[in-house]
Amino acid sequence: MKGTKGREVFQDRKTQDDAIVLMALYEKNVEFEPIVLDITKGEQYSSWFLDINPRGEIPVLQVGNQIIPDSTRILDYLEQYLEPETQPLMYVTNDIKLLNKINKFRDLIEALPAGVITVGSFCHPHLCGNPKMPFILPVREVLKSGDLSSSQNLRKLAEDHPKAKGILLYKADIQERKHEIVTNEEEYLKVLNVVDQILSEVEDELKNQAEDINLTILLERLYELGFEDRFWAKGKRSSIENYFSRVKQRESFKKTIPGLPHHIKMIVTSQPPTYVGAAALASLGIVIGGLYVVKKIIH
Ligand SMILES: N[C@@H](CCC(=O)N[C@@H](CS)C(=O)NCC(=O)O)C(=O)O
Repeated sequence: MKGTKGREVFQDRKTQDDAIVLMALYEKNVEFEPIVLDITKGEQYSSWFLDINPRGEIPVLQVGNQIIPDSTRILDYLEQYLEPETQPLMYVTNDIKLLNKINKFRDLIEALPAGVITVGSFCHPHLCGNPKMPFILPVREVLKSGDLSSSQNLRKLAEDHPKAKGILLYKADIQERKHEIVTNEEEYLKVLNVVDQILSEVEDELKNQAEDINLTILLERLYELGFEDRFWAKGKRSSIENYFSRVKQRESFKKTIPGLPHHIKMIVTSQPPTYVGAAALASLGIVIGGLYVVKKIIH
């Protein structure tokens, strides 16, 4: 492993975007300093962090004076600039046609609204199977009530943080739209149908193509929410089923996905009174992109 100073990754370890970046760093064997922000306590809106990312979002990679927000940009940066000689990330190939296809899938997967999928599964539990850690009862309740109060909290935060007022009010509007979708079963089913459509395409594609970090982390989230039977298990989509079993064996995956002690600590510390960023935990940031793709595919 290369010894490197001055590479900080601001993250929380509970979110899908963080997991994508962590897995990429582990895949490439890049040494980094993790700086943990508890987004359930609104630490992403601390004045010092808003100077780093005025959107108040993690993950962010800092290399010296350079600041790279957004998981996709971080992955691209890792690949192209930071460690171009190290082992390429899983989805990289020299075949341009295949690369374009892979990038198309990456965009589709990335645009899926992870927050909507997550919180919606708590509102309509009959649509999924057995949820796993960390999405067990107390966490579900905290996330659900956090989702309810999130836009109000964001509006309050906007008053307290003049520097981030515009973006926080914008996020509050998005959060309200998101809340309408997660609480309406018909709307939520449309989102699940989009996941289904994308996984059908992935299933065909996986027969002749390699792994992808975004796909891996999406499957892990769906699994934790109890959606495996709906989407791939028991022979429903055998390429995805095999892919997921295979990718789970990777060291990078094992290091990325938190174990039981981490989940327990999170459950103990994430109590409702301090819980500012519940919706954020479920990844508010990608809601807009997700809605766009949902619209494009449904209509
Ligand atoms: N497109 C960005 C999304 C970043 C994002 O939405 N981060 C969430 C956690 S997954 C966040 O920091 N939310 C805090 C907030 O919005 O208050 C990425 O892929 O990194």
